Amino acid sequence: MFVRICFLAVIISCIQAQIELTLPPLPYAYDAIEPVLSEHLMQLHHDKHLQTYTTGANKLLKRMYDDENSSNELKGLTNQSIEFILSHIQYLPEIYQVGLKQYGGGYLNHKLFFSTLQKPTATADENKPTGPLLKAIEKAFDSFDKFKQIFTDVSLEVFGSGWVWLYIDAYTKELNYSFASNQENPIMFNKNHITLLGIDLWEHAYYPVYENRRSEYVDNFWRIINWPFVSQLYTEGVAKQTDDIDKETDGIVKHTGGCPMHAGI
Ligand SMILES: *[C@@H]1O[C@H](CO)[C@@H](O)[C@H](O)[C@H]1NC(C)=O
Ligand SMILES: *[C@@H]1O[C@H](CO)[C@@H](O)[C@H](O)[C@H]1NC(C)=O
Ligand SMILES: CC(=O)N[C@H]1CO[C@H](CO)[C@@H](O)[C@@H]1O
Repeated sequence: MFVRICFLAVIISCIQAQIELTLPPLPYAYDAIEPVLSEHLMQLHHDKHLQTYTTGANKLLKRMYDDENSSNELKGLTNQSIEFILSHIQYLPEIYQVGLKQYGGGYLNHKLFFSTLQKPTATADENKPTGPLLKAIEKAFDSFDKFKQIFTDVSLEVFGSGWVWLYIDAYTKELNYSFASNQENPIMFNKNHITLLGIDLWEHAYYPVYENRRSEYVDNFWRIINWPFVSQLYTEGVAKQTDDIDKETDGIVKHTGGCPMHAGI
């Protein structure tokens, strides 16, 4: 409770209305990822599913802002970026945690997902990262092929809906991977984790083309990864200073340099 109140104290001094998330435009034509992902699938996935996450997240943020029981600090939090909100999700009242993980997570995850895709190469083998990102993958996983194998195996093991993520820890600068169920994202478990690449394993992401053949979808996924974009995220993650991102929750207390009195959330 102490940590929670201090955390919220650091955020905002005056209350602003909540941010309004908008549907991020697809950075290419709907048919750009054909034949790996069809135009029809992309239309559904982007226009319908991502729109639903966007609308749902906005509704929840508005409800949290309008809630007579929300403290000023909690209202102020709704004016922060969705990344910030999700990386501090554990400090939110439980009634908002579940929904924002799902809808806010769905918004953030899909926004990244669509940005990391590009026109397919003819084969998976000819689509590889280069430069510092490749070196980092080799350091963390021994080789690119091993990384691909692990990522593929975990993608096939996932039961039900979820994602497999490649992320960088902005504190250690190490790469790692994780499985996340539903719309979870590594940022929700550690605010130093920055996702670089994720494969959407919800049926809505592949069923219109592959039906129940998930492994075929996963194999083809390697043809459509926009590695230059992922490399750019990696470079940003490496450059990110963690002095201001607290390593642990106790860092939050340190960061505030004291704990002003506030009504609980
Ligand atoms: C605020 O809290 C009170 C007491 O717990 C509760 O009765 C009321 O329904 C809550 N209001 C909202 C909008 O949730
Ligand atoms: C990668 O994640 C696993 C599981 O969370 C953890 O045990 C392992 O130490 C991590 N590796 C690195 C290099 O951070
Ligand atoms: C993250 C964010 O959107 N912050 C906004 C909070 O509200 C102020 C005032 O309206 C804006 O200037 C910030 O950009």
